[in-house]
Amino acid sequence: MKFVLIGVSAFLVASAAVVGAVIMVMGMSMTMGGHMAMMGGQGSNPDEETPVQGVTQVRIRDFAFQPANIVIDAGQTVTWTNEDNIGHTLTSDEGDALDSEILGEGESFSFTFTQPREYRYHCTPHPNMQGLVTVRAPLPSP
Ligand SMILES: [Cu+2]
Repeated sequence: MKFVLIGVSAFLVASAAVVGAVIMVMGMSMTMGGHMAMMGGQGSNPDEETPVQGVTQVRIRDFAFQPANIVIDAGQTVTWTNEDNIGHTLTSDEGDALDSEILGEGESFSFTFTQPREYRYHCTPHPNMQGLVTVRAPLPSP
């Protein structure tokens, strides 16, 4: 009888440990999921940023284009580099001027802008990552 009781209580302890571990894992994945959703929700919005001139290197970092709003001259090349360990793209909002593959960590994408106009773009997997390149017409030669 005593042996059976020990067996039962050992079983109960083991069950409690398993249930506890399952709850812990569920809690962790929920926390991480929430964290990822929060990070993914950060994004970037060029309309909330002051346009930056003289920058042709854009970092893709923390689910944002940094800076997200740049002004360049026609003929200049802009390079984006993904510093996240998650894939991102550069995709034109309209048209297909910018149409990168998914960039992995450390990968870059370059584009030479020849037409003076606004190029709005986003990341296909994370549409809240948005950016803008404004291309100015070349100055008339003196
Ligand atoms: Cu992305």
